Amino acid sequence: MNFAVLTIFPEMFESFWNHGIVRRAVSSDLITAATINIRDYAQGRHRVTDDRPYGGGCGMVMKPEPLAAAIVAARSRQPESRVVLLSPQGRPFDQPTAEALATESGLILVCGRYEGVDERICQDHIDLEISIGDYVLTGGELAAMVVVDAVTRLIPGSLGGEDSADLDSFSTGLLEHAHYTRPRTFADEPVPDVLLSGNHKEIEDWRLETSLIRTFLKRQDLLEQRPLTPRETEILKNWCQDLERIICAQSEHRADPLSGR
Ligand code: 9D3
Repeated sequence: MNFAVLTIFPEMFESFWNHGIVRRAVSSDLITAATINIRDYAQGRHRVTDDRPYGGGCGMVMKPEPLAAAIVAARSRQPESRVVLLSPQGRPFDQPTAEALATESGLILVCGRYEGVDERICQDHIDLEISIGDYVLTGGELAAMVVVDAVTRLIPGSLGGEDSADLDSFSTGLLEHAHYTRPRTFADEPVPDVLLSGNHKEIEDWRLETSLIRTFLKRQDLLEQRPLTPRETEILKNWCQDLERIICAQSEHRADPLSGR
């Protein structure tokens, strides 16, 4: 995968390309990382990249000429790549979009600044617009990093041997089970016994159960969207039955006038 990022703040990416999984993917030639400074394609002594909006209004707009020249230069280096504009108006980024982008041979990521980019850039040069969520950023750079990060870890070989992208919570449709490491007791909280039992079947069952319950408590929307396996249905039904038993026992307590409740 060839990534090229077009930005007026190339320094923001220096540390990003040089840490963690992304850095390792660069070192092992799984990805290439290029940062292109849009200002290098701007004309004049001041190399201006923004201008006032036609029709008035506050804020500035990214000038089309430097951006178009930068995109053309990036495309000539990686002609097969899709051109992605990071924009608040884009399609909401999610795991299926990351998976689709991971099958591309390259991505040219265009980071907007100011109030936005000239509309003619969007029409003529952009294949896809992506937003990373419904909140307001000051520019597309952090969004580009989010996309590169999510896509890179899906490239086969980018994660270490044990890590696997297909066990991810968003690919299984459930939130992950709880994680514990040493020490055995921390802040008066012991690690659940089952994890120390060495019984792999019981551990798997416990993890699936906690996954389902955590998803139910924190993200009901994920559970509603997702078909349940017979095993998962059984686990949830058992929880329902346990809860019903507790609730019924409660009403018996209340019915007792001597219980004091
Ligand atoms: C006052 C007008 N603003 C509407 C809220 C326009 C505006 C333009 C440009 C707001 C933010 C930005 C900068 N944001 C991005 O470039 C951006 C972004 C975002 O703000 N949220 C989520 N995803 C993205 S991707 C790029």
